[in-house]
Amino acid sequence: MGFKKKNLFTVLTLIAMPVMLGSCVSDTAAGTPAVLDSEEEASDLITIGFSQLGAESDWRSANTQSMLESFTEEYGYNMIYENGQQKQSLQMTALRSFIQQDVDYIALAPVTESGWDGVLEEAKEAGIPVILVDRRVDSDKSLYSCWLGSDFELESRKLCEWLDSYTQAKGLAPSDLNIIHIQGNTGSTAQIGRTRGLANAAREKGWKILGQMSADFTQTKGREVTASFLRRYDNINVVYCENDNEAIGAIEAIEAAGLCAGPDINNGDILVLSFDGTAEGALELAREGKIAAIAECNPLHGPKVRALIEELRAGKEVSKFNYVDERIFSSLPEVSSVTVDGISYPIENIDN
Ligand code: GYE
Repeated sequence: MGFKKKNLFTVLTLIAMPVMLGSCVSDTAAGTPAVLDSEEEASDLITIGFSQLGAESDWRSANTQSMLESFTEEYGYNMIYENGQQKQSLQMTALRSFIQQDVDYIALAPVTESGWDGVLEEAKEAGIPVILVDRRVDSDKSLYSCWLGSDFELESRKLCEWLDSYTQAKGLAPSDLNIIHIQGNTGSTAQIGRTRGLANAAREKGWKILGQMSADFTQTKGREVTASFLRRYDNINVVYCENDNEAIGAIEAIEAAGLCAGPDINNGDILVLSFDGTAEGALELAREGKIAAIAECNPLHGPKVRALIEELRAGKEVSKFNYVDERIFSSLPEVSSVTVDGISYPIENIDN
């Protein structure tokens, strides 16, 4: 991977920084503010091309905002942001335009995992490091510098343990659970991990999954898909949604059908489960018990991605896979912790 001239310039600038800062202060004190020549200023900035996959959910909006706020001129960056509108082809076009513009780094939040080899090879040939954000690619690890995001399967395993403990506390047998599964967009890392977690738990514990369908992480489709399942089955008592927006849509469909989304599963309520804890209103719904539990997914990746890029700029080795820590939220008192792989995770009581 080529070492770009600007990186060398940046390293030298960083070394010279204390001296430069000192001189700025004294200039200002003397009444002559140091004004940088604008060309000099522009060449100082590190350019990041950020290909975001879309704007499908509140989580995504928070993630985009965190990235935009973390790569401003104030921090020494110029960010070129492109919205892929859920289309891999648009994301590839964005990456190719970043390569053409000879950006210093590329941040890629890929919509799905497969099909990235060619364009990542092009970036590598151009000497531009790629940092994956949120979701992953299934390409060879040598084609990107590192990845930062969540352990989606772990999120799911924690949520399934919560469901197991909660339903046991309510006196239900595993065979009493009739689950519908509303998936995220097919082939995305978040969907793959959250689906695998549920599928394994259902098999191990003996739960029934009545049906499974993608709602692309959106509220509208979450409502439509849930409504169609409610027309088809009259014994649904758990709706497992792969994000908040789908859960909000599912609750709308449940209530529109004259049913109740709530914790009282042995009195006819339908338990709704969700991921993220980001959407406006999702935590409030959990406080009311309409969402029974949420596996947190933290979208605030910007400062962490910036820290990784700063380490790369300083020539340091960074870990290939960087995970963010996450919690489980619920307002229901029956379950106070869950254990996965021998590790106990306390439930964050959102009434507090
Ligand atoms: O959970 C969902 C979003 O990839 C973690 O994508 C992300 C998921 C997030 O649309 O709300």
